[in-house]
Amino acid sequence: MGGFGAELRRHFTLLAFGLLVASIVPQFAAAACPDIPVAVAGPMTGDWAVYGEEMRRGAQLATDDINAKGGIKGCKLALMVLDDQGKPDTAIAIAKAFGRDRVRFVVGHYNSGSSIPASQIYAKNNTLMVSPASTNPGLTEFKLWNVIRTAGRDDVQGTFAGKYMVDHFANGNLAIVSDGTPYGDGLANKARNALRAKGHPEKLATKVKYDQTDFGDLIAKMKAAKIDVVFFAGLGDQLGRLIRQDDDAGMHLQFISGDGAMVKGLTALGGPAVQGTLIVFSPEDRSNPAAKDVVTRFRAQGFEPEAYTLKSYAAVQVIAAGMEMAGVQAPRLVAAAIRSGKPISTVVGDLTFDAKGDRREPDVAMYVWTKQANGGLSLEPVK
Ligand code: ABU
Repeated sequence: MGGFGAELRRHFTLLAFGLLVASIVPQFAAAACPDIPVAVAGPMTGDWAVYGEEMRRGAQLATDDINAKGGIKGCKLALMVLDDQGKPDTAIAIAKAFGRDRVRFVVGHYNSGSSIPASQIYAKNNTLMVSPASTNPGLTEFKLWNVIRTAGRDDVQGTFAGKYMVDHFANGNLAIVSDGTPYGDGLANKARNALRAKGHPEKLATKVKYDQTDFGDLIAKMKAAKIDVVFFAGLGDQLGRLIRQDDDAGMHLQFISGDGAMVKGLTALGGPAVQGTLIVFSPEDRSNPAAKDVVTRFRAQGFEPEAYTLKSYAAVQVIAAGMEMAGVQAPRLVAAAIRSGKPISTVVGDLTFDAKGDRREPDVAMYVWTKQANGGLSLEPVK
C-alpha cells in the first residue's frame, strides 16, 4: 500500500488534478453557463481499486445522463476523478486542493477513515460531500452541515450481523476480528454489543493490521480458542486471503463480514472455500425497478454494476436534485435542500435524508456465497 511508488502516484494524481481543475475553472469567467465541477474521490489504485472503479463508473454514467438531459438549468456537470488510494492523508490533501480550486461537490470518499477527516476540511471550505460507501456512524454524528451518504450505517449492519450470529450459530464459539480502521473498529464494536445484548459474548476479539496479508497468527489464535464462527470487520481483499489461509490450515471456519467485503474478487482471493461465507449489505440495488434501465446500460458497456456502483450513481443524482430543489449551486443551500426530508428519486429508489445526512430508509440484508449448477460461486440473498 505504501512506498516510493505510491508517493509518486500520489503526486502525479494531485498534479493531474491541478491541471484538470485549471482547465475547468476558467470556464466560469468565459461561459454564460459554466460547468459545475463535481469530483469523485476514492481508491482508484491499489488493493481497493475495485471499489474506486465502481464509484467512478457510477458517477460518470450519472453525470453523462444528467448532462444529456440538459444539466442543471442548462449548466453541465464536469466530473473529475481523484485517487485517494484509500489513505486518510491523501484524502486530506485532496480536500485541501478542492478548497483552493473551488470544487464544491464531491462524491466520496470510500473509506470511512478517509471520509471522516476529509469531511472536516470540506466543511470549512464550503464543499458538500456525498459518500456512496463510508458507513462509520461518526461520519454523520459530527453533525457537519456538508455530509450526506447514500450508503447505510455500521450501527445498523453491525447490530444486524451480531444478532444473526447468535440466532444462527447459537452453539458456536464466536470471534470478532477488526482490521483496525475506523470502519473495522466501529463495525466490530456494534457486532460485539449485539452479541453481548443477546447473552452470547464473543470468545475472542482481536485485530489485524489493515494491510496485513499473512494471517497465520490469527488462525492459530482462533484454533486455540476453538472458534467456529468469525465476524471479520474489514475489506474484501483481506477477507479473501483470510478465507484461503484458513482453508489451507484445514480450519474451515464460518465467516461473516460486512459491506466492505461485498466484492466480486472475493472468490479470486479466497478460492472455493468462499462458499458459505455470509455478507451483510443493503438490499440489492440492481433489483430496484428504478435501476432497470441504468443496469441494462452498464451491462451493455460490459460492466456489472455491483456493490457501490449504483450508490455512486445515486450520489450524483442527489447532488443534482439538491441544486434543483435549492434553485442555486450554493453548497450549504444544496445540503439543506437534500436534508429537507423531501424524497429524491434515484436509481436506488426514492431517498429521504435526515438532518444529519443519513438515509431514513432501513438498509440491510444478508447474502451468502452459493455454489451454482455450473460449479461457480455467486452471491445470493439469504431467503
Ligand atoms: N463501508 C465499507 C467500507 C468503507 C468504509 O466505510 O470504510
